[in-house]
Amino acid sequence: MLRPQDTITRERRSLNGLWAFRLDPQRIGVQERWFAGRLDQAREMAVPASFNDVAADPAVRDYCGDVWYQTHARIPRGWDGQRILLHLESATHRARVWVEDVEVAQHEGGYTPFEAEVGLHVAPGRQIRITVLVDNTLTFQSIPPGIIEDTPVGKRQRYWHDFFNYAGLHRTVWLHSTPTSYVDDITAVTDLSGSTGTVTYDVVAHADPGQEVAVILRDADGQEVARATGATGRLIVPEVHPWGPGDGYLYDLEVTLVADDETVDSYHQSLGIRTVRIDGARFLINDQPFYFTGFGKHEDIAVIGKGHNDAHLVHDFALLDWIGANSFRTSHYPYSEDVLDYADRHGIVVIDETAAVGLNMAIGGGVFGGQGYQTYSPDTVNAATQQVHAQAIRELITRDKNHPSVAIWSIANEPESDTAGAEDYFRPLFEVARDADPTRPVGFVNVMLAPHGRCRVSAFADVLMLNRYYGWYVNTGDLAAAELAWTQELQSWAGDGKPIIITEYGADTLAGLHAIGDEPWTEEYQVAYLEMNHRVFDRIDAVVGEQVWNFADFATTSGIMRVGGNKKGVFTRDRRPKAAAFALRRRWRTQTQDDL
Ligand code: BDP
Repeated sequence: MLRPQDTITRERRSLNGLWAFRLDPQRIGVQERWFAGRLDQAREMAVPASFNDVAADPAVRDYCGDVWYQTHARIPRGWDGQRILLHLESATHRARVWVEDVEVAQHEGGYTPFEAEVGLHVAPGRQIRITVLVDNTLTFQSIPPGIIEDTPVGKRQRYWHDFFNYAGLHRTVWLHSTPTSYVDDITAVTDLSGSTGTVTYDVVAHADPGQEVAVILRDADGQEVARATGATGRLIVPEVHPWGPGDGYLYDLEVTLVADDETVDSYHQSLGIRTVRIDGARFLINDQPFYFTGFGKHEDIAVIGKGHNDAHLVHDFALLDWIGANSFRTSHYPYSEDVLDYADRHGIVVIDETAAVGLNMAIGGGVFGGQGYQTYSPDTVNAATQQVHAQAIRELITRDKNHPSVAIWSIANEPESDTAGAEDYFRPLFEVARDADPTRPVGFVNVMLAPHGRCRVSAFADVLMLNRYYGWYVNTGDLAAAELAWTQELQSWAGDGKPIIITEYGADTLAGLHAIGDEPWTEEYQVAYLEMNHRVFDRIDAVVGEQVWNFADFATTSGIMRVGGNKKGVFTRDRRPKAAAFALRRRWRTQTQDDL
């Protein structure tokens, strides 16, 4: 599946705007065929957006279950004779979709796209009704997992991850057309040797006899640099301009389906020519050692929650640039494709993560409620969960495999990883990731509860990604003790001979709170905490990256550990800098990659 595009053979129409919206707490909508007519008793809801905060209604904010979205759209007359599709970039966490009275799609997983051919049910020029049932329930068989607890006062959704369960239609919904013979998928793998680049491509096309695949590679000025015919092949690019950190140089691979010199279908795949490789404990991009600076982020904005917004996209990247960050992690789910396109164009390196977060009932139970469950068991996270997780990995890699910005696949955040159950659960999932993409390093993010020597999953990983909170959750307020303990633990990981990226270190900080001594929650403490961490990292050669938790304050479920959300942001939720932002800027903008 390719993302919808406007090309000489394809068209797309965004369905973003205000849709009709209705909660369905009794789950009667399917039975009552709410899709079969105009949605009754509906309010208006913005798409894209999380529905939770838009309505200013606690019943909507904390809602758990089925919600219905509906819109009407006209199929362009010019699409007569074309393949017509409805494409949803995300529906969180699962969806069923009807066009008119016909169910056309179902999808599990809240952060990857899906689409359905709808041509049989629509006529060009006519208006159609599109209805989407979105279910935000988390269960032990969803990624991320959760549980609905029956309490004396009703059902309550619990989950073991530290961000608010925003849901809805978070990204663009498209109607789009392709020719009936079409390019269906493109995989491009790039390599560099001296000043020569290569692009090895593989195209899946639904072609009629007599039609063939042809590709043309053009540089950023639109000049042709190579061409070939055939569904698979290799293009040689002399005097290549590689993609690299800080240099988002992109080529355009035009993939066409041709018959007798006529273009039947055309799709443009942007490409960055670069390599990613691990050499011992070094992380190499284009054979140069790379040191990650940046953040774990969230898609999290006031009012629209996890809804995609272009102004916020540009602003967040402007702040990344201002502070000197060269990378971020899509903690804790696949982000909008617009985010990755932007990272490609601006040379920002991405650790791309699945939504597998909170597979750890020991830690999450204590912090966020939902105690007393065993993580891996036939009744909790089990073989069925593993299948859903495997599918989430495949869908992430299928969607993002051609982004040069993506340097690492992270298949989970902080799962329980110190038990035999964890080993059995994760071993096959690493294989799933490597089968889907043999070219990029694969890892997962290790939690503090599974330190070196106890973690049974890190052996499967190409790169070690550690989240550590010395000086915050442990040695709170005692940075000297934290520094010693952290250095010792990190030294033991360094003995594994793999590159180490610190994917989380951070301290909750209330903007405007100050103190002279080491007082947690103050702006000064956040600075001192980060500086202590940096002293530790700078001692250990195997550390090849530091990503602070978090870029900005973000919304969480309510609980005694959180004050109006998680406050570990270096920026506030409305993107104002705390003192730590200036401290990081000094480190990241004034030091070179060699110093770090
Ligand atoms: C880690 C999680 C992250 C949390 C963070 C925290 O990976 O999602 O928000 O800690 O506690 O456990 O702030």
